[in-house]
Amino acid sequence: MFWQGLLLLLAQNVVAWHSDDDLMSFVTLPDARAVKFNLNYEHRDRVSPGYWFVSPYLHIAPDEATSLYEQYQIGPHIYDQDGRLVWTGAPMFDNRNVFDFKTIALNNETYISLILQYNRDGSERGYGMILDQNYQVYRKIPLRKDLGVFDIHEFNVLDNGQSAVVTNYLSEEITLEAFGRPMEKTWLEYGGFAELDINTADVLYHWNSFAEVPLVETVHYSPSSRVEGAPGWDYVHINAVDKNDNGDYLISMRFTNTIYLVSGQTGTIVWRLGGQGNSDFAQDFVFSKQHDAKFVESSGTRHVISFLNNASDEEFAEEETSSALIVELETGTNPMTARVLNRYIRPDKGLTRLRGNSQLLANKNMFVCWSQGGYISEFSPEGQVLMSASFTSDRYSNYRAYKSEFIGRPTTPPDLVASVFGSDETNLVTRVHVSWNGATDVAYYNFYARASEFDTPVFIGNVSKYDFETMFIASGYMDWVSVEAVHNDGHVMGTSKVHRTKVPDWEAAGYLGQSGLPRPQDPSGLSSAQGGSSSKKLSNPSRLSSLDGTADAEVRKAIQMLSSSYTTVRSIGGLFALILLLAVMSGIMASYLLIRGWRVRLYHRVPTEERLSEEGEHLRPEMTE
Ligand SMILES: *[C@@H]1O[C@H](CO)[C@@H](O)[C@H](O)[C@H]1NC(C)=O
Ligand SMILES: *[C@@H]1O[C@H](CO)[C@@H](O)[C@H](O)[C@H]1NC(C)=O
Ligand SMILES: CC(=O)N[C@H]1CO[C@H](CO)[C@@H](O)[C@@H]1O
Repeated sequence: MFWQGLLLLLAQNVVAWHSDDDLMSFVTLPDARAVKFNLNYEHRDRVSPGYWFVSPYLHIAPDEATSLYEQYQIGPHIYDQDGRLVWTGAPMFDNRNVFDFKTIALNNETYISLILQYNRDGSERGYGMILDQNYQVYRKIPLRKDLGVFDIHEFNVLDNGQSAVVTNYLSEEITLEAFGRPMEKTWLEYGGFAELDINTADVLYHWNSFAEVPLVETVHYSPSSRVEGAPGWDYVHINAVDKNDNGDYLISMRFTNTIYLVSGQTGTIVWRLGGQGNSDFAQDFVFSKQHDAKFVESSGTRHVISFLNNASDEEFAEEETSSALIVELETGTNPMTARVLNRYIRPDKGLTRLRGNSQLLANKNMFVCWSQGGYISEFSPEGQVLMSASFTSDRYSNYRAYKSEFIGRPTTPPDLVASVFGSDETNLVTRVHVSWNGATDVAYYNFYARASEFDTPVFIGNVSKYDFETMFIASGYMDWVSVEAVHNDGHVMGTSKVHRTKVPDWEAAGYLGQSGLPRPQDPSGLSSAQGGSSSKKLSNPSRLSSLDGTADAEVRKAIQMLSSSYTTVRSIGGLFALILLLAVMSGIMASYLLIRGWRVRLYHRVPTEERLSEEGEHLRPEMTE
């Protein structure tokens, strides 16, 4: 019994640990987690430049408000092409669902747009939001009350940021005459769209399906379907809207398997591109349950559109596979024609049952989100798979994903956490973690320490940014630590506040120093004692591997230990790991140092050829990430 119980306990813990393993964690942002990606590059050299814009969610409907502590993990996130986090907007949006998160052009500048979902109790009806490159809210656009809540499918900013088209849903009670049941009534949820003024939120145009799309077009209900109360039959399920220069609207309705062009002049349907037999076009393809229909080009009688097709087709009949399509429509001929220009097949040959999108990139590559599990792919113009990635977790989904270049300049300072470790006064090291949520082009960080609060900062080293969070290790007990984030071109982009270094419970950690508990060192004093060379002359991180035999191998081992424990912290996360790390580190260090009688030479000088002798090089962490 006891053993069984223990096993069960262990198993449960393993499960709990495991289920946490799909999220990154950070020393500097302990409240934030971020979903991890698995990546697979087939042709790294051919993918287009840019960041991934994704917004993971756990449940498509808003979650019930909870008073339980929850780490920030859903909402808008920017990743680089290595799956490293660049920005988490989860804290900014308080873990609420966000959709259609992407960059847009507004007054010829790059902005971010997204949909903040309505909340569960209905106190907030959702917004289309525009953020500037500082992640500050530039516009928060509500939908006029009589048009319902702000729908999560589409927030499509047009015309260099003048207006946006959005989808909407409204309900009405109708009689079922169209289905030959004039005596019966049902609630019907119809699909519509609105064009909104970005600056005033005024409704510039509104259209709904009720007058234009008869009930019989739905493939989701039949003449014998049961009547429903509000909100009722979702008979068209509108899921995308776009507009061309002629002022006409392209809409996609998933439950009619049809893409429509709606006249901006009269609101009537100009043509139907049907997936299954109701098409106004002679076409060489079928589709169904499509998403994200967008104009690629549109002028005169020639239109090129892209969309995501859930289903299989006649060309690949044996493969029930979703694909993104680019099709060309010619409306000047009789009959009008539609033909496939490009097809991009889901690399795992699977089916995207719900949601997803496709985005034609500037270099004509195609970027597709297959939705479930955050699955994304990039294709060459010929349809060759260049890259695919998905969340390591199947707990999270993502409706649409986009790729684009972006320069993010947060207004908050870089975050920093410094801690000191050691078993006696000869082997103290200060470990600094730094991150700067949303900063896109930091090349490296410069670290500073002070002898006391009011002393001048002394440069103690620099290290290239290698991940969302970057670690730096300085020899000795450094305090009043701060960091500068530096751009490639050398200019300082931002400076952190001055942080005190966290100290362990020295006695509990087994500190063996002879002269009382450790005290912060004077960084300038130390470096001048070592020969007076300016402490500003620190080394180049790329020279890490050039450490020669004169550098203590033991120092490197210690740094490696720290780095690998750091990796552990990142993967298992949480307070527990930190405590574990502290305990394990002091334990390991104490016994290791005792056994080996190891001594660190503080600020050991490493001679390099072209450079002046440089301090502290051996103290930079190995880049194990
Ligand atoms: C955007 O750029 C175009 C082309 O350079 C220019 O004609 C237009 O006036 C600009 N618009 C705004 C709002 O700055
Ligand atoms: C920091 O590192 C860069 C290169 O990585 C190097 O050029 C520079 O001299 C270092 N120190 C300072 C103070 O910028
Ligand atoms: C998984 C899924 O929804 N598949 C649908 C894709 O479209 C075809 C054709 O309409 C449907 O038959 C499938 O059910």
